[in-house]
Parts: sequence; C-alpha cells; structure tokens
Amino acid sequence: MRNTTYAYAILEDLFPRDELNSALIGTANMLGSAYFENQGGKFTAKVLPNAAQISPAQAFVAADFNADGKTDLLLVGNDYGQQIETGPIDSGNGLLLINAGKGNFSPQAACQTGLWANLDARSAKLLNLKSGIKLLLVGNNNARMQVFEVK
Ligand SMILES: [Ca+2]
Repeated sequence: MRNTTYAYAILEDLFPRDELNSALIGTANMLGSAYFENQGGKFTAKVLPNAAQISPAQAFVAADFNADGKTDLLLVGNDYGQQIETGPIDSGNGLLLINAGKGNFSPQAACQTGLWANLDARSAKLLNLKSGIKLLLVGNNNARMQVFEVK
C-alpha cells in the first residue's frame, strides 16, 4: 500500500471485518505527551509543545540543564514495536524543553543541543561524575546505549 492510499484509508480498508468484530475497543481522552502540575493538591494536565508530540516520549529526565534555577525536561522515545500495518514511529530525536516559567516550555533544536537520540529509546538517566562531568545515558531497545556529555 502506498503512503497516499494509506493516508486516505478507513479502518475497514486496513483490517478484515472479523478482526474488527473481535477487537478490544478503548477510549482515549488525551493522546498528547503532557505533564501534570500540582496546583495545591489538584493535578492539572499540561500538554507539552508540538515539538514533543511528533513521537511517543518513552522516558524523560527532569533537571536544570541551563542552570537558571528552573527544572527543564529532556524527552527520548520512538516506538519500533508497531504492527507491520502501521510501521515504526521514529520521528523523535530526543528533545530538550527549557522551562520558560508559568508552565511553558521552549523546545531546543538538535543543532543547538547536540542531542540525537533517534533510536527506539526506553530509558534516560543523568549521571553526575565525581569529576564534575555530566553524562546523559539513553537506553535503546535492541541497540547500544547512547551517551551524551551535558555541558
Ligand atoms: Ca532550567
């Protein structure tokens, strides 16, 4: 099936009727990557910027990457485990979101950050070495770990 044909296909074009009849049907209220802000004991979902929505976020690190006193977010993700009909979700390259205050985050381009976590990422950890060097470790499914120095 070509991309254009797939883009205009309806569910019945992609899956046999008997599979659809026996399918588990769920309901999603929100599909975007978001964080929950604690507002005096009540948690409110805040959707992250569009740059964070191009691929599923599988792991994140919350830290102050630009040393301004505000906690930033670094996301990694993708998902290669899709069925063949849908293909891998592989548009993510990792994303640093700088905390701009008041619940806003500013996406940083890969050419600014040097972050290129473009694999099927499943984990992310920040490692502070005794020497003062900070490393970002990105664990990937069926691939080597990636290591980035944080400056
Ligand atoms: Ca910060």
